[in-house]
Amino acid sequence: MQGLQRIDSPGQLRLSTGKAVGIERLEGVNSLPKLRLSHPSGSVVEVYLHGAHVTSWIPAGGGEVLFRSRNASFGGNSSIRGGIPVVFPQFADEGPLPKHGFARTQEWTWLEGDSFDGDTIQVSLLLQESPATQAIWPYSFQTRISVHLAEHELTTELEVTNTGGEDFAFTSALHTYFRVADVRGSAIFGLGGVAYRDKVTGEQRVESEPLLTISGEVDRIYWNAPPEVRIQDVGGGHDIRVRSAGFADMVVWNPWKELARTLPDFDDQEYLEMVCVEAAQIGVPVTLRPGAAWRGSQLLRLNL
Ligand code: TA6
Repeated sequence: MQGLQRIDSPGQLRLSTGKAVGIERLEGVNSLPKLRLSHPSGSVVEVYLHGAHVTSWIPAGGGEVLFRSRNASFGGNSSIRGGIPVVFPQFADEGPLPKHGFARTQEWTWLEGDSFDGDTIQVSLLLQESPATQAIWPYSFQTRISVHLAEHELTTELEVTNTGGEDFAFTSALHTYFRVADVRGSAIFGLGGVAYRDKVTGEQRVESEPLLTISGEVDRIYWNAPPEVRIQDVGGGHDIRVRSAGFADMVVWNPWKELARTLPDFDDQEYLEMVCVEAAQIGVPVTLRPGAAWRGSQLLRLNL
């Protein structure tokens, strides 16, 4: 990066204009540690070590892209409602483990190191097996979340390595909550013709419309989804591209009115302000042999 100089603490840089950019470790809600990445262009992302959870992304020249509930709880055994919860090693309640696995409620370790890669600022967090994870999933693993911030792009990558002596299988998702001005005026393009399981009705269907609009509860797993979809937030003026790699499936979720009332960490009216579009690997679980690794990523891009 040109025009930047390293200053006192590792990972922190200062532009020749004097503006601080780079990575800061800060106290978040409930004094939980969070990392703030500031790009010279003005884009900013925040990541809590609790869950390796991205909670905010403001691209250069834009507003907040990610939804976060006003009632979100932070720390303990809960996942933060909003942002990008990391789902591993089990998607939802499709198996014997706690819903959406354990990665989203564990404390991850920040791997301090080189934070600059061409035009992006990046940070990596690590989670390995512990007595707590082995009590519910008896395997040795290493998971790494890498967050790459550019002017108008945010990439989140999950890497899973089998560090034990026996095979294991997992499902996963980057359960991304997008903020929209009014979900009734938003649309998701790119899923037309794709087969999905409707978790609300239990049916297997094929998406008949070229664009998906939301006017009721939606909870769908699109199988072998195309690598890119677009979320158009008409009222908010956002146009976001979601490009996934490694993840075969894509989930779309909005709880709508009735289900929203049952979620303690979600305000009753907030279903109008969000939609989840999630790069996911569900239909065919990933099986890793000892020493093998898998990678999946999701790139979000703001189109101005
Ligand atoms: O990804 C969609 C989904 O599996 C929905 O079924 C819904 O339950 C949502 O995740 C949120 O789950 P959570 O455990 O965070 O309340």
